[in-house]
Amino acid sequence: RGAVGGKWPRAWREHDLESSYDAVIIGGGVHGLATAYYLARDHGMRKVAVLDKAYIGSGGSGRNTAILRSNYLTPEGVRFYDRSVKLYEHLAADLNYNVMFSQRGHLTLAHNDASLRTMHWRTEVNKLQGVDSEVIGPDRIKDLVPYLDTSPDTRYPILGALYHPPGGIVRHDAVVWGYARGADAHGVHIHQQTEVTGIDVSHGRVTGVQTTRGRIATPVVLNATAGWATLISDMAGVSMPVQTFPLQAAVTEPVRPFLDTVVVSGTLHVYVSQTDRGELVFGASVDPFASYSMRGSLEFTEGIAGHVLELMPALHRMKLLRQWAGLCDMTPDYSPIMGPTPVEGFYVDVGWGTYGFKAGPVSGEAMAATLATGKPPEIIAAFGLDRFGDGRLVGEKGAAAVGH
Ligand code: PYC
Repeated sequence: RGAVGGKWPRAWREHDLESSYDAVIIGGGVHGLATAYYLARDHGMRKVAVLDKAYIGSGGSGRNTAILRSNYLTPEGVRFYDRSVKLYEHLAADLNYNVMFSQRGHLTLAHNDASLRTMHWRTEVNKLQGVDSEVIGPDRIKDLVPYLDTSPDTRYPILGALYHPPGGIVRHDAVVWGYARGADAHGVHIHQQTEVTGIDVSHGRVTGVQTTRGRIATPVVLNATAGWATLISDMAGVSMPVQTFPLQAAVTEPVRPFLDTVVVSGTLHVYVSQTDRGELVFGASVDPFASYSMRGSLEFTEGIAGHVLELMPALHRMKLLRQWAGLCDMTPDYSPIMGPTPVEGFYVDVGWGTYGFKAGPVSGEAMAATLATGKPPEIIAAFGLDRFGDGRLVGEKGAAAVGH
């Protein structure tokens, strides 16, 4: 759909809130919108509402650092995120929307023997799942990223890296808008500025959702929020083993392209990539205390600047343009919580820690199948809420930006 008479058509429509829907999805981020899109497209379920208390993509989907990769450590995680990378590879064509996925390669640096060992471990798990990863040494790292200081006499010398060629970055809001437009075209109603204030449960089953615009009767509710995962689940009487922490990020002024891989250092708690606009995007680890704050802090700026300069001293004259924080709902095992809950009809797609954005497409596909059939597909079977009671945790030490 292009501009007609110089005016761009609206990508998704506004609707009156109907008094009932077949399914209500809480959270208009990439997970909620992707679920709605696949529900309508693949399962023919079109009387679906997506609710967001602000505007779509205003939560974690607009606050991440847009990194895509599948080089995790657990076989369950690698398979899951690899399916997401595969869906991202075709997303622009599927949605007819340029999401600017740039598979420029992803490097996780190792500064000590213990990390190098973990990189070898991840490589082997990745290869067994058919995912392209290898451990490379400082010379190849320097070829890929000439601006990195790979000399042996730095405070944290680079001993090697896990190199993952399929990884890269994407334009995050294009993903949100593309899914929104696709869902709208299949008949889904997207309701922005519509805050959920309560979830009605009767005899152990969901019956409706209370919102600031009125009540909706529905037999199926999905909590696809990040930052508010526990608060929304509490409304249905389901408690989640989740704690919420801010994660801060920042971008610099734009400069000519010089960095065409994603560089991550777990030891230095930093990751860096360059967007197509030329800005450098920096992110840190989650803040060390639980909070719902979405503001940046001076400590973060000082810390990140120091760490980036340890890796790339040549950047010392660059200026930061802006900084922000996103909310990370952390679970005890660094894996998400997806599937049914003890309340019939109430499903969750939460606990997205620092890994949610990249999982949007696969989560949407899998949650759509779960909502349509009532049964989670194999690809998310390991991530059910019941694993905490049963002691079947999926310890995902390939998660980034968390202090393991
Ligand atoms: O999983 O690659 C990642 C990531 C980077 C920043 C936060 N998560």
